[in-house]
Amino acid sequence: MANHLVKTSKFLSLVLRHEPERIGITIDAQGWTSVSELLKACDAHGFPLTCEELQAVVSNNDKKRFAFNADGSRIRASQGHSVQVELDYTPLAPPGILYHGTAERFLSSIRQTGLIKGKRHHVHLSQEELTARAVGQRYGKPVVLEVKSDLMHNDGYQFYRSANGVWLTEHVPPVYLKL
Ligand code: HQG
Repeated sequence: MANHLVKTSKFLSLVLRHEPERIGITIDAQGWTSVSELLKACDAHGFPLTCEELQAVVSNNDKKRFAFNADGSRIRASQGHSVQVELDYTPLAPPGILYHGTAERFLSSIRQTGLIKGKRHHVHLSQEELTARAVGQRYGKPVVLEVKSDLMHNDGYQFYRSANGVWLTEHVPPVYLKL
């Protein structure tokens, strides 16, 4: 993504996932906010953005982090929130194996408690090993863990897939991890 798009994507992640109050907007229970109010608020807080630029960020974003509603009047982040939202995900049967990228230094803790969601609403899993590796790299020497998602699903754990293809679940106990 070009530099300006990356900056805008980071700014939108901040206000649509974590701190809407920072620019005086509110997001509803499903994570949506009005596009026109968002643009006004961005402008008023030193981050001017045109409608075309917003559309470019939504459609060119490397991870499709944001989505418009059907008529394009509202926008939300597709996952990754720390503010309270219910993204109306439908439970879905996962593929046999999913991957989680983490850093080596977290392994001893993960061995004890499994994967926990921390500040996010879910544990994030990827269908591709390479994607998981890139996720893990953000925190240190990357390690990719295999999650036995089919076994978890058979045991009654629920899985969801966000609009941008990230697999989500509440918690992965250590017994379902191949370290
Ligand atoms: C680790 C990005 C110690 C976990 C990415 C991770 C992803 C534990 C870190 C999305 C642990 C949390 C999410 C335990 C888990 N003990 N550490 N028991 N259980 N951890 O950023 O999964 O750019 O909240 O392994 O691409 O890294 O935001 O989660 O290292 O899709 O769109 O605790 O964020 O997408 O870190 O990344 P994060 P994540 P965006």
